Amino acid sequence: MKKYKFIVTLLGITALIASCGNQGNGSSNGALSSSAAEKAYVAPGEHDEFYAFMSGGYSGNITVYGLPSGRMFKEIPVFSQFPTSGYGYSEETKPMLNTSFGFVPWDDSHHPDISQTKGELDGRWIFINGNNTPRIARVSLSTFETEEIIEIPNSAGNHSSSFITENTEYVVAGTRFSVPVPQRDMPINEYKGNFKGSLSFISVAPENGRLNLEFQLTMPGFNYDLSHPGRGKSHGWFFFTTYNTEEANSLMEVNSSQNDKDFIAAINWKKVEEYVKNGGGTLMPAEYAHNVYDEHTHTATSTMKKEVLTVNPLDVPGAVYFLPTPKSPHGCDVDPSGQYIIGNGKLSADLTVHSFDKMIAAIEGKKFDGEAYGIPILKFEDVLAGVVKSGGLGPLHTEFDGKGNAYTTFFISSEVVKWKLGTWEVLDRQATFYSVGHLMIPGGNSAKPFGKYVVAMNKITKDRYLPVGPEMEHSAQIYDISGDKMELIYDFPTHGEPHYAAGIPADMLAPKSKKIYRLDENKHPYAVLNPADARVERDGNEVHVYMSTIRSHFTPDNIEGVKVGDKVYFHITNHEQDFDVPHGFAMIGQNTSELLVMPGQTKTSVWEPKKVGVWPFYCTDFCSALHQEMQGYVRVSPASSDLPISFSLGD
Ligand code: K7E
Ligand code: CUA
Repeated sequence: MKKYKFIVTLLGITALIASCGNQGNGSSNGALSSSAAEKAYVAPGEHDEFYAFMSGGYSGNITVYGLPSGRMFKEIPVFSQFPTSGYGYSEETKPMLNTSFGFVPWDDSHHPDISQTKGELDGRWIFINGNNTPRIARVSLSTFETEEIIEIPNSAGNHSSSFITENTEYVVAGTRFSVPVPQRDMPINEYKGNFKGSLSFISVAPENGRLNLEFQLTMPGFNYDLSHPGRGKSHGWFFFTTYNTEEANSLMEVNSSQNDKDFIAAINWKKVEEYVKNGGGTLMPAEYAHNVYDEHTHTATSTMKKEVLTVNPLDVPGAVYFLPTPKSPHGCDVDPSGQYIIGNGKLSADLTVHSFDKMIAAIEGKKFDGEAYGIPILKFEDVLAGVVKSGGLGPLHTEFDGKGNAYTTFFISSEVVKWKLGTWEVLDRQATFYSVGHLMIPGGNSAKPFGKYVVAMNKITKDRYLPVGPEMEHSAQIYDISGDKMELIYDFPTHGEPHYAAGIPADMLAPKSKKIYRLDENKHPYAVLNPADARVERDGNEVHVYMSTIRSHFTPDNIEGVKVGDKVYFHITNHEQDFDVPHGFAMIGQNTSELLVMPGQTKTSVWEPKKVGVWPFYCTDFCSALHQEMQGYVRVSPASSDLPISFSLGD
């Protein structure tokens, strides 16, 4: 009976989605009253109330938007080369994308998380995961630049990442795919019992944010999908959803959906930390890159690390438990008080809410329901706080407004459902357009959410905008949640594929946003701090051009004595000390991107001239009325030439 109803509902909703695609916006146009339009309207010259940082998914980057306007301010390059700024193309930033697999100029980024102090957003940094070649990045929220990337060994599909603990003690990175640990040549069908899932705890230095992989818990070979920190009373714990507790290795859509319940893994990381501090754990050979960008030398360095401390959960009694959770849970969310842990069973209609207090009581009472690989399984009924019977389908992720309400996305039924913590009653539901993944309330993953807006990030766009060929940018919707009912106020396209996002009040970031790099603090080894020091030097086949820029010329702008076969390094220092006056640099035939050099910054571009001639370069950024005059020439002579290096400006 129940099953029959499920199928009917599913069919009905499929029909609904299909019809949405054909008949236009349906009710949503009418829903936008003029008062809704005013709520999203930010007048010209006015500023937004919130920053929203959206993961770029397969763009590998982060995009920065304003709320409620939905205006995009910036794309921050993180894991992907970005010709717009030269990130990953300049000599200084190439090391940021170094890994144990070599240079990997792309990743798939899903979950940004802003640093916290005492469970509240503090606006120092934002972290984000690279899924594909497992990495965690730290981005400065003063320069809005990527400052550090650390690779995660023994991980694959770094998805239950990058979530931080309540004082940013750790950024946590769980593996989605279990793999042989250490990696080795073995038959795939011997997965079961042999593959392992690593949960990595990376410490964050409070002074400067420096990352260090402190330890990895070597867990059973399940898929660790998502995670969230405990907070308040549950601070010291971390929760991870799992699926594929069947440990299937093929046709996963069927074989990993067999068990009625998978688990939420509850990790007492403070216990593990203590164990490690007392000398516990096993050092294992590993190879992973640690890349750090220095704001004063404007240069990144990459170091290859050689070992990692692994911890067998069985060696730390009382540190790891499994909470049975129905139907391949995806999202794993913890409410602002730290009491409720919500598992969103993506193949179910209901939400399972676990109670932290009940979990502790069950652990103390040793009420176990067997074990998995020696890890105690708690009894479902003993940890269950409640079930939200929403009537929606395909629950994925939950956020909180700080007023006792939770908001859960339903992918299949394309809606956001608002419900009450503690009574589990559904209070409201609103359609999304279409097939929503994550949602975001600024501070929604902290002890203090700013519950004014929720942004739904959708997977499918269809008819929401003018068509632009087969692929559309994804769509997002902003709802005003200040009243009892959610009100759709705006619709806007997003870039790449935003999964999660993180929002923060504008007044926490805007005043400390960096305007220029001070020239007198520039410690780049190839900087020219005075135009009189601009020069060109030959060192064997290498030519180093120490160049400066100011509106509207390069110093020097005529260079001779370069030969075919040389490797020419243009080290360009921007002498502007005004906010928002970068200069660009581009050289004809160069096998790389342009550079965009910020005021006070030095960046380096390499050119290997292949043809004899006189070749121009120019500034790519329209920097003044005489921007078009900002250009120069390099004379390239045959390899056999003995023309000496010379350079000039205005001669
Ligand atoms: Cu649900 Cu990668 Cu968080 Cu996408 S994940 S939606
Ligand atoms: Cu400098 Cu255009």
